[in-house]
Amino acid sequence: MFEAKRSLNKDEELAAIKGANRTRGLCFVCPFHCVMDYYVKDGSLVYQKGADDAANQGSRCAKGLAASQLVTDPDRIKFPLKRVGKRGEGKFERIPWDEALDMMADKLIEVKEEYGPEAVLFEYGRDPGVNFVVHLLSELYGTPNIFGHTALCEMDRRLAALTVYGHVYPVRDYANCNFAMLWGYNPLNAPQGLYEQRELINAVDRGMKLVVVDPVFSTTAEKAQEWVPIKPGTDGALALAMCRVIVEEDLCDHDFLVNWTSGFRQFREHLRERNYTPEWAATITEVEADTIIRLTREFATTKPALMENFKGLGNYDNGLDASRAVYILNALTGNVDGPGNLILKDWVPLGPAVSIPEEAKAKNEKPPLPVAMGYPLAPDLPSGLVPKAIMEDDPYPIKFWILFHRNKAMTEADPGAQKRAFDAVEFSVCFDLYLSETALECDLVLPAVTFYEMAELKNNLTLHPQTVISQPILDPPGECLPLSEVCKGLAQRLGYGDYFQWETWEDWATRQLEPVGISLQELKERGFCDGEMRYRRYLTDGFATPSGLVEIYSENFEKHGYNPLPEYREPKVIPDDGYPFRLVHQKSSVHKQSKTQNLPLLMEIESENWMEINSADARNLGIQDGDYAEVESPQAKAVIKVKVREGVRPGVVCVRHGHGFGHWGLGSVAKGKGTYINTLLATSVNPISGGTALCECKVKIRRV
Ligand SMILES: Nc1nc2c(c(=O)[nH]1)N[C@H]1C(S)=C(S)[C@@H](COP(=O)(O)OP(=O)(O)OC[C@H]3O[C@@H](n4cnc5c(=O)[nH]c(N)nc54)[C@H](O)[C@@H]3O)O[C@H]1N2
Ligand SMILES: Nc1nc2c(c(=O)[nH]1)N[C@H]1C(S)=C(S)[C@@H](COP(=O)(O)OP(=O)(O)OC[C@H]3O[C@@H](n4cnc5c(=O)[nH]c(N)nc54)[C@H](O)[C@@H]3O)O[C@H]1N2
Ligand code: SF4
Ligand SMILES: [Mo]
Repeated sequence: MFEAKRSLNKDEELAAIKGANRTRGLCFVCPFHCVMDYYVKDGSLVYQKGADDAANQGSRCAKGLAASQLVTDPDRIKFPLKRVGKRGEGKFERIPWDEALDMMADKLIEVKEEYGPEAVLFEYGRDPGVNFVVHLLSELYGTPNIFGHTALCEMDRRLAALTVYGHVYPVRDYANCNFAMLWGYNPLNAPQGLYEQRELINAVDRGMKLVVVDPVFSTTAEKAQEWVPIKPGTDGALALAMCRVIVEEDLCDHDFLVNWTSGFRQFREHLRERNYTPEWAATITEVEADTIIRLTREFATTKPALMENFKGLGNYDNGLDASRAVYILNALTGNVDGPGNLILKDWVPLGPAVSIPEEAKAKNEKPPLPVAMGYPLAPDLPSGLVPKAIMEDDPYPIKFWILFHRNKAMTEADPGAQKRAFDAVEFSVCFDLYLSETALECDLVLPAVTFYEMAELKNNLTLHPQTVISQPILDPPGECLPLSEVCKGLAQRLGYGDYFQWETWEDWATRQLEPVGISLQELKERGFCDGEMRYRRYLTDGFATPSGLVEIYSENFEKHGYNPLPEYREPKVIPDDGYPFRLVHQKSSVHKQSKTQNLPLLMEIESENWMEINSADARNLGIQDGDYAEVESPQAKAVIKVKVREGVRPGVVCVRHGHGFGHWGLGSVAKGKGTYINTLLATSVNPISGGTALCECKVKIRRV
C-alpha cells in the first residue's frame, strides 16, 4: 500500500527547532489548494511543509515547494509602472500608487460615459481577490464582463457537467471505486491536488481497475491496467458506441433511469438512427470493436464505477458532445454522486466580503459578452474571440481591458491576434508578479502579491465541502498590493468608498465566514474546516438542471437551436499529406502553466520542454532521441527538442506546454529556455461552449 512519507518531527517541535512561528496556509500555485504549514522567522520563510492532518497528508509537490522562490525573485515587479515606450518594447516608468489609481478611476469614468460600463473587460487566470472586483466593477460600476480563463481550460467539460448533471465541477471518489475510466485526463502528471494523486494510487493498489483513454501513454496510463490509445479527437465516437452497447445489452440501471433522468427513449432512438455501433466507432477511433464491447460490459457490471474526462477532450472542436457522452455513461449505469462515483460536490456557503444593498447595485443594461457574442450557454468568456470584439467593436466596444494573473498574450492560441488586440484597445492594465509578455503590451502594470503575502478564504475542491484560508505571513516587497486593497483605492475614487471599509483583512474575512459557522480565529489555527460529506444529495435536493433530473436530452440545448442529444462530428482539423501529424499537448509535471519558469529550483529539474514522437515516425524522419526538430503548422514553425517514445500513437506528437516564454522584460531565469508553441495554433472556438480547441492543429516535422 502506498503510504505518504510523514515528517518525523511534530509541527511544534519543528517550530521550536527552527525558532520560527508556524502559520497555517494554502498553496495557491494550482487551483487545488493543498493545506500548508509555513514557518517564518525574522520576516523570512524558513521552512514549509504540507499539513499532516489535511488531505494532502504532509506533502507538497515540487511546484508548491519551489513557489517560495517567487517571494524573493529579484525579477518581480515592485512598483506600479506606466508605459512610456512602444507596446511590447519594455519601456516603463515608475509611478506612485495614487497616480496609478487616479489614472484607472479617470478612465473608468470616461469609458462609462462614452461607451457604457460593459466596455470594461476584466480577465483573470486565478481568482485570489477577484470577489472584490465583482463587487466593485460588476455590482457597483455595472460591467457584466468579469471572466476567468475557462475557455482555455475546462470549458467543454464544465458545460457538459452543467448540462447533464447541473453541476459546475464534479470530483472523483476513487477511494470507494472499483472501475475508473479516465478520458483525456492525466492526474498523475498534472495533479488536481495531491490528495487526488494519493487516492488514485491507493485505489489502483487496492485493485480498482483503471483504464486510461489517451493517444499518449501518459503518466496515468503507466499506472493503469489498460491503456486505450485512441485516435485524437475521436472520443465522442467511442463514448457514444459504449452508450449504445449499454442500451442494446440492457446493462442500464433502470431505477435510476426512470426516477432520475430525462430523455432516455429519445437517446436510444438517436443511437439507433445514427448507427453508433462499436463497429462504426472502431473505424473512427481505431479502438477495436471487441475492446469497446468488453470495456463497456466491465464498466456497466462493476459497481461502483466512474467515467471522467478532462482537457484531452475539450482540446478538440467536437469535445463538448464527447464530454457529455462520457457523463451520460455514468447516468445510464446509475453511477452518479454515490460512493465510488463522480461526486457532485457540495460547497461551503462563504458570504460576501463586501455587502452592497440591492438598491445600490447597478443594472446591467447590455448582456454579458458571451451572450452578446452568440454563446448563450457558455459558462465563461469565449476568450479566443476577445481580439475580434476589441478590433471590430463586435458585439460591442471594449475599451478598457484589465488582465489579472493572466498571461493572455502567450497562453491563448494565435498570440498574434492577442497582440493586435492590445494595440487596438484604448487602455489596458496588467496586474502580475512579473513584467510578463502581457504586461509588456499594457499601458499600466501593477505589482501583485504572492499567496504568501495575502489573505484569502476559499472553497476547496475536495470531495466534501471545505473552507480553506490563506494568511499573509510575509510582507510584500516594494509596493506590491493585493487586489482587495486596489479595489478599495478605486472604490474611494469612484464614490463607492463607503462599502469598502475595513481596517484589516480580518474584518472582511470575519464577514465572509458568518454563514459558515466557524470563527476566523479557529480557522486561522486549523487552516481548514470540513463540512459534512453527503452522497446522493439529489435524493433530497434533485439535480440543479432545469428539469431537476440528469438530462440525457437537453431541452435547454434544443431551445437555443443546438442538438439536444450528443452527436459525433469529425474533429475540425484532419492531418493530411502536407501536415501529416497531429499536435497534442500535456502539462509539465514540475511546472505550472506559464508561471513557474523563472524559479531556479524547477528550472534545474526541467529547463526546457520537448516534443514526444513515436519511434517508427522518428525513424522515418531520421530523428533520434535528444535531437532538435522543426515543427511547422499552417500558422508558424518552431524548433523543439525531441524525445522518441514507443508510447505515443504513430501520427501524433505531444508537446509540453509552458516554456519558451523568452521575451520577459524581467525573467532572467526563464528567458530563452525551451520552445514556445502557441504561435502554431489557430483559434478554434467550440460553437456552443465557446471553449478554445488547442489540439485542432496539424503539423509537419523536419530534422534540423
Ligand atoms: N504539474 C502541473 N499540474 C497541473 C497543471 C500544470 O500546469 N502543471 N495545470 C493544471 C490545470 S490549469 C489543468 S486544466 C489541469 C489539466 O489536467 P489534464 O487535463 O489532465 O492535463 P493535460 O496535460 O492537458 O492532459 C490532457 C491529456 O489529454 C491527452 N489527450 C490529448 N488529445 C487527446 C484525445 O484526443 N483524446 C484523449 N482521450 N486524450 C487526449 C493528453 O495526451 C494528456 O495526457 O492540470 C492542472 N494541474
Ligand atoms: N499550448 C497550450 N496552451 C495552453 C495550455 C496547453 O496545455 N497548451 N493550457 C491551457 C490551460 S489549461 C490554462 S488553465 C491556461 C492558463 O493560462 P493563464 O490563465 O494565462 O495562466 P498562466 O499561464 O498560469 O499565467 C498566469 C500569469 O500569472 C502570473 N502570476 C503568477 N503568480 C501570480 C500571482 O500570485 N498574482 C498575480 N497577479 N499574477 C501571478 C504569471 O507571471 C503569469 O504571467 O493556459 C492554456 N494554454
Ligand atoms: S498540487 Fe498544486 S496546490 Fe498542491 S502543492 Fe502542488 S502546486 Fe501546490
Ligand atoms: Mo487549466
